[in-house]
Amino acid sequence: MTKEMLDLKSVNYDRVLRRYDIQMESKESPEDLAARMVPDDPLLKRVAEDVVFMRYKSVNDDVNAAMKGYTPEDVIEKGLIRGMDIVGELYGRGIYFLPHVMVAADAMDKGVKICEQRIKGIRETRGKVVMHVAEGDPHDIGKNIAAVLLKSNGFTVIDMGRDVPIDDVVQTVEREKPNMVTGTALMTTTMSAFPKIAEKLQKRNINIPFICGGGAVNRAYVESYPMGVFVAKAIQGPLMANKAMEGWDWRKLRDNWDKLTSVKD
Ligand code: B12
Repeated sequence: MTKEMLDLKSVNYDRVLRRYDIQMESKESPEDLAARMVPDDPLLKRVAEDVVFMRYKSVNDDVNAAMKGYTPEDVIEKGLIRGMDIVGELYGRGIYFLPHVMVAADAMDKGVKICEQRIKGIRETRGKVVMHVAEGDPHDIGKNIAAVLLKSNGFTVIDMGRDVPIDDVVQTVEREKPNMVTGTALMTTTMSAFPKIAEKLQKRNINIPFICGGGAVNRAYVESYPMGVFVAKAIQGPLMANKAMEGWDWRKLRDNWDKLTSVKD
């Protein structure tokens, strides 16, 4: 190997790190985009920016500072999730790459854990929920947030994690007898697990609401199989779970979906 070959100064990293699957839409920098999309409030702004700029070290202090003025649920929804939305936008535009997204997701996860410690769950459990991310899918941020909110509303959560095989979900539901089961899918290649789970549960005479969310699915898709009830936001989890505890079945949840989800979050 010659000395020139090891001279990293001659490497053009702009070319090495270029993504070829995306056409750059604009020359807007992460800073420009963040300035347009972050919340106005300075406390929430810092939290959102910690996620966008992957400031893993300052998340802790900034989340704690924000919780002096806001509830942990608000810090998650209006600070951390807003930051991740911006990261998604930057990724979609080809400005951020997967490594950025992974570090930002870690920063977000750290922030959610701090909020979770602060959220006081009601001691007595109000019901049981089995949660999972679809087989083949690693995207668990939304599911983790929904789990925190369900726990903080007094529900016992059996969190099966991500990339969960269809039969494991079915067996866990059979064994644990929850009041509600949830699924998250962010990839078009993984969302087809949901109708398969629903079919297997129905064959075992299990008819509980199957709450499905994640960027890959929409209401029409989720309502195309039995038991499916669509959710667009994590905050809708406790809403659905409370109704399930009142005895609403999946058909009633679907029929009243517009009214239920129009509640301000
Ligand atoms: C973060 C991220 C990652 C991270 C995931 C880290 C983690 N631990 O989750 C990493 C870097 C690992 C990753 C990897 C990949 N990713 Co990715 N990723 C994203 C990104 C940027 C953000 C997703 C996210 O977390 N959003 C924020 C959360 C909060 O949103 P959410 O999960 O939808 O949850 C909200 C609601 O849906 C709802 N919700 C969700 N679940 C539930 C459950 C209940 C009960 C309730 C009530 C509510 C609820 O509540 C939340 C908000 O309130 C998206 C782009 C985007 N803009 O969405 C791509 C994206 C999802 N990824 C994508 C892809 C393709 C991949 C890879 C295959 C890339 C690759 N070529 O390797 C790999 C996966 C490889 C593999 N199979 O293992 C594609 C999927 C395309 C598709 N439609 O199929 C996307 C859309 C990017 C794109 N535009 O191409 N990714």
